Amino acid sequence: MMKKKIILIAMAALGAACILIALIGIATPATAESPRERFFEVHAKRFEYAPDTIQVNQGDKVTIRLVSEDVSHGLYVDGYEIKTAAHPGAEGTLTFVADKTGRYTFRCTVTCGEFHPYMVGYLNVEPNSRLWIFALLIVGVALCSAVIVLR
Ligand SMILES: [Cu+2]
Repeated sequence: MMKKKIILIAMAALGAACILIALIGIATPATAESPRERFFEVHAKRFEYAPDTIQVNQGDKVTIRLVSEDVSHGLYVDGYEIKTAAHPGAEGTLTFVADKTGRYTFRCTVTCGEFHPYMVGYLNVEPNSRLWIFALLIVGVALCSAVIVLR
């Protein structure tokens, strides 16, 4: 009987904590996890990109400016099927919404020399963790409520 009461109090406390955390989360203004505009300047030269890895969050509006430091180069993002090209003195620009999570390879589309096939970089699109935290909190609150009501 005593044990049941302790479990009940623990569940109620857990439920209250879940609700409190959810309220704090809702009240908190947009953070770095919210979709936002991201800008990257990628410098291309035989046979590399700098930076060669672009890290964004799901939902971000991403703009990549491609600048060539020697000959003509391209940038094609696998999975997103989008591309741009840069020529000496003429930049290329690419804007898209990173709506798919995962690691995508981007590669040069202009044959620029012997190691052209190895000219690659990576686009990492992280899932929107804030969304998942909220989803988990809602499930937590629902479970706590169910336990309290159904005991
Ligand atoms: Cu190339």
